[in-house]
Amino acid sequence: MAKHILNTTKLNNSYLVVLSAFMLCFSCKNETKAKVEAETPQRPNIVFIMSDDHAYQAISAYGHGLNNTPNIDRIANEGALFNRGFVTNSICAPSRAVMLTGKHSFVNGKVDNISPFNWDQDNFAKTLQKSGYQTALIGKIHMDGLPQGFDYSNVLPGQGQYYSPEFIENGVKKTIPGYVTNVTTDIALNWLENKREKDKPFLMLYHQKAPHRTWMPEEKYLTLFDDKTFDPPANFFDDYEGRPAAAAHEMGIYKDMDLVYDLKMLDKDGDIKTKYRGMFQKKYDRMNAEQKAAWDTYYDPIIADFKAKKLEGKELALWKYNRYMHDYLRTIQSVDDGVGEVLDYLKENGLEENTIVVYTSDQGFYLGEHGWFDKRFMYEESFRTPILVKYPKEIKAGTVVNGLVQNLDFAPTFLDYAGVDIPKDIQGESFRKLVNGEASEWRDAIYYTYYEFPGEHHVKRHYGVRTDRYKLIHFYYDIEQWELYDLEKDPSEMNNLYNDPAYADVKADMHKQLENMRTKYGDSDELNASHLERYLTAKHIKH
Ligand code: SGN
Ligand code: CA
Repeated sequence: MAKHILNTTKLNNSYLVVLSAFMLCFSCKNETKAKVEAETPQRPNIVFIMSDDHAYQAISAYGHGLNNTPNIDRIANEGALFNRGFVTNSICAPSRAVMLTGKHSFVNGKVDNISPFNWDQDNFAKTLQKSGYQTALIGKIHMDGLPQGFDYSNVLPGQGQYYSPEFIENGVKKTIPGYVTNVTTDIALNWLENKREKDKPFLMLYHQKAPHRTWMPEEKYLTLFDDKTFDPPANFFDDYEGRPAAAAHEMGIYKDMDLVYDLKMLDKDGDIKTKYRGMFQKKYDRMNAEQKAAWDTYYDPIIADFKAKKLEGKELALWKYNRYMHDYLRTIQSVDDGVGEVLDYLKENGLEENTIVVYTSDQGFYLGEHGWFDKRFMYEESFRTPILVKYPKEIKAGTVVNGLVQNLDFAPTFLDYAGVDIPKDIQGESFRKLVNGEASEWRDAIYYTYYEFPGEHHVKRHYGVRTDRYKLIHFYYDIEQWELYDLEKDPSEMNNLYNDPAYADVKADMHKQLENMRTKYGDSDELNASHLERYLTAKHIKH
């Protein structure tokens, strides 16, 4: 409008008066706006990406050479890579409860996948929402009840399904055709584009189901890695000497993986009869005709070849390992694509500078270390989790963080970045200064608890402490076992030093550290006994 008036040749005096008043008002308004922005800096948006069971070994930024995840890597290249990111309890729903509340499992009450989560308690999304953020939760959350703290939720019920997944949108269930990872990404992009209130800062939790068991790839990635044979980790044939709790596991690639359910040997003749064949058939049946055709074209020749070879022993173990790796890594490729689409969206819409993007997993995962898949143990591969964070306004590209960080720290960190007071009862710490290299001190030990036993995969109840160099673990309930590791000399945790006289001082010091942790966070044997009693009396637990 102003441009049009200026181009008019027949300007009269009254026009000029109006025009100058308008210009004056326009510039003073602009000045006020700039002043307000300078005084109250624009609060950052937060995109919190979490996948399920994504091992740090399977993110190329961590340098293990298994696969390429260019989009996830972008977060570290443009921001920070955390080398010592850990969880407090290596299992799905408890990990998410810790992430939301900033409190250990024995404080927030969600100690295992079975116990209920109390949504009435505080969580950081509620705090951000109250402070003016628009909030959304999309994808896997694995906790019953309508999520609280979110203006919009569109979540998978329980574990969710890879094909034709059901989603619960603001409490209403629907089945959506397609592949779960892509559907989740589409919901996230749709929220950003159409549901976001553009004048508010936002928090979006974008949480993928993949690469969770049963590792069903998207059609377009069925042949990825076909030309690649993976060598298993050096301790793939672990004998668990000196580690009876580890020996009692039921998560062995060779021993426990189901040929059909896990490894897709669903032969049309039905010769391969396994315990979980029927369960996998149901997952296969969720695919449409086109998807099934692509699936059969790929797997039928592998099934025929497998039947012809009649593998046994070591050969069978290595075959299973490769079958597992191929499908597991394929599901990650679709996760990486989704991350790329979300990052591109932020960039193309001018949101890149002022948005914090985090990529993490609900825990780590075994890719053949100790011969395993799954997680739960306090050993490194499942205790550790990938953490990559970018925030161009504040974090220098290419930052590497070596401090001991836990998923306990996400809630206070986000509140810190948003300029909101961190509630006193939050147990984690903001890693904002640590990332910027400004922390004058940082913790030197972290605490871990695990409860889901008796249960699937047979990982016994335990708790422990880890410092930069050592780890002390106590397995209890139906076993009384202590383990001590020197991670510098034995990063694969094969050599339990608990009874080694050369480590007597280290052992005494680690016991002290453990007691300090339990006192600091408020954990005790009495609490363990009460969690156990509640677990054993839960109706559906078989023992
Ligand atoms: C399911 C899986 C287990 C897995 C748990 C917990 N079995 O029960 O292998 O350990 O989830 O995973 S499955 O037959 O259903 O695939 S978690 O990530 O949700 O904690
Ligand atoms: Ca998980």
